Amino acid sequence: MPVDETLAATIAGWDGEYVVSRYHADTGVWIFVAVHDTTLGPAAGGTRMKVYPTPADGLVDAMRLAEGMTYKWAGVGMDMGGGKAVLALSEPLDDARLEQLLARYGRVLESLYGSFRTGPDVGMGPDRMAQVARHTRWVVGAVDGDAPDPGMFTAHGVRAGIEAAAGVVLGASSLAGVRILVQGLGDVGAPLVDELAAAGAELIVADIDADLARKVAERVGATEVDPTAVYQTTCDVYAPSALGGSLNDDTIGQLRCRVVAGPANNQFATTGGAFALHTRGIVAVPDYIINAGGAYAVTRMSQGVRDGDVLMREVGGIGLRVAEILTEAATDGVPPLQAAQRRVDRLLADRGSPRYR
Ligand code: PPY
Repeated sequence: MPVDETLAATIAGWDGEYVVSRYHADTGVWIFVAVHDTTLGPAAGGTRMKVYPTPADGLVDAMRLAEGMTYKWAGVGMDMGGGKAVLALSEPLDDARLEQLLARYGRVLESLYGSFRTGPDVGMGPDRMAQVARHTRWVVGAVDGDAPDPGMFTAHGVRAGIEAAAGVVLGASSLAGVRILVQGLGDVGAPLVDELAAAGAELIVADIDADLARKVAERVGATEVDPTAVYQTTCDVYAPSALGGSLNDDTIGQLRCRVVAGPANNQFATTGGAFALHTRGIVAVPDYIINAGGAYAVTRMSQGVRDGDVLMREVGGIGLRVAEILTEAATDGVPPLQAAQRRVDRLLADRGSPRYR
């Protein structure tokens, strides 16, 4: 989606349902809540907070991510709609102003009476989400102002998905000895590396924070690779675990892996990328299927399921979905993203007419 100078034109060009916009004058921050599709239920999705070149860039990010959530909820079989919020900063905020902003954001959520529910995303860890939860009931899975950390659940689902993909594509019966490159060692990348190490994978790790990369590499006995060398590094599975867009015109031709499977949202910079990768014979597991574990788990928590073992077992079901999608894609000779999309489109068409647009 091209970034337009004006917010109005950006919204007019979107196929989602609506956008709530608030300008927080005290901090100069734009709050955007993008609701893409509520066919399956009330909209839910994480809140991303970061510095954007213009408010319109933040809005476009919210829209793209909200659409991803529509597919994520449908793909994982949850009766929720697709939405996402962005707090678009023009510069970093100090703690006092951040607190003001998060309080205001909580009140904005409260004013929406549950038509949008939220959780953590980039720039909004569980601690900051807990600050928001002091002002609203609509932080998913929060109890008494304490917000859950979905990272380990997302990581667990990704592990299950990588295992399934290694089975279907590489014929591997376990991850023992499978070479996996994890790019990004944050809230999801770090627990993912731990799970993969425990499963016997041969790990390569990269992060723009060199100290963090060294620490994690030492902890699990992984090889470190410079962030600039990620795309030329030979491996079985490349796991994008940082920001989206890493599969683009520059990188797709360079990749030396058999499988792409990782937690980052919106991994393809353009829709054509999925076909380009498919043409190269590389199997990409759709991001919104493999990374749904955290969203799934916190929603189950909000439904009263609090037992960690039960949640982990349910999230492990993502492996089965990945195997089904990859098998269907291979049978039909289409990119897995297309096979996943068809399943979602079928579900939405069965369940919703008309969409509330
Ligand atoms: C995502 O998976 O991208 C999310 O936004 C996660 C999420 C969704 C809903 C509530 C909390 C977290």
